[in-house]
Amino acid sequence: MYRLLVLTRVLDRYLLRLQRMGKAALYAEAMGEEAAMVGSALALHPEDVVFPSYRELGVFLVRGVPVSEILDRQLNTVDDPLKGHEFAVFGDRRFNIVPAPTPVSTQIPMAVGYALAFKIRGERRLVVTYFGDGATSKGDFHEGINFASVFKPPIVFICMNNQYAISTHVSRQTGSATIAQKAIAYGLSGYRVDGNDVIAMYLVSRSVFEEVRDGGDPVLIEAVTYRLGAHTTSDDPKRYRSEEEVQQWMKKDPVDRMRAYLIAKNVIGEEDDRSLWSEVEAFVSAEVERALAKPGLEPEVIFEDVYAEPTPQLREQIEEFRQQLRTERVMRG
Ligand SMILES: Cc1ncc(C[n+]2csc(CCOP(=O)(O)OP(=O)(O)O)c2C)c(N)n1
Repeated sequence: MYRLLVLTRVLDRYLLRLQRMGKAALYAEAMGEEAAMVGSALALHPEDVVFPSYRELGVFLVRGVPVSEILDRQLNTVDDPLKGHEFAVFGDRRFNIVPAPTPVSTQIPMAVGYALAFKIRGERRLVVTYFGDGATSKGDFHEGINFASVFKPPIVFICMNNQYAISTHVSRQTGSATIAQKAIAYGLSGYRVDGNDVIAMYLVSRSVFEEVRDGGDPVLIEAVTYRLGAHTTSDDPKRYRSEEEVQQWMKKDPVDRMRAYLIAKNVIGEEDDRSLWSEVEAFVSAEVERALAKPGLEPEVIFEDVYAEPTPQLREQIEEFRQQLRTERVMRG
């Protein structure tokens, strides 16, 4: 559990730096939310399906996605499994992870429909969908959870309440005292969990997932956490929140908390901890070197995988695009 927290933190820092170096287009940081990601995902079974938002790096690592594939995706190397499509950090059928859509909260109704298929087919699998506090103001959230409350598919809604939707504080997002209590209006159970406590997240998720796999009603889990970094690499949080507030939450850093707990319980010593961090750092840094050495995607792949067969209009566009690339290459000499 702790190793996965450390791996998420280290890789997240690299992904941020790679974007700053101009190697990636955009990145949505996970820093501060690692425990909510790792704790919940550890309670999933491989056959369960995840509909994440764009920020769930820790979930992907727990599901066994290799660091190399996440780097291929973020750097859009020739091996990018999504071929440059989408803003999603990752998505692949092999890991039962659906790529996150860019429009906020649209994954929620899709996830409900997917879960309904499991119910109809009598499969003992569940769907988990992750979304932010801001997403709960969208119709998709209410439509999805309402539909789920009637048809009761095996689904768990996990709201990562990281206190902000870009610059909008959660206090401006809803008049409800909590997000968990929104479940009550739909006749469902809602749990409010300390999302910076990885063990709490794991235990609540494990018991909820078991219940839902056994045919229990859908559940809403609110993970109370904090986005320590910027919304994405296009954001400057200094414009809307104080340094004091960030410092207060830094004291509840989920990775530090787990380290302090393990050391206090004598599960690991300071030396084990230092060697874990340097081992993970060396591993990720080697993977980054390997990914940086790979060639990038050919621009034409942008047209692939939308239609099984390109339409006549698409064929025309591809030809026009190729012509443009040729002209640009000639002009660049
Ligand atoms: C429908 C839609 N509206 C606006 C945006 C721009 N946008 C991207 S992320 C975001 C905030 C989402 O906040 P939240 O749901 O709390 O998730 P977080 O980013 O904090 O994880 C907004 C407004 C969008 N992607 N889609």
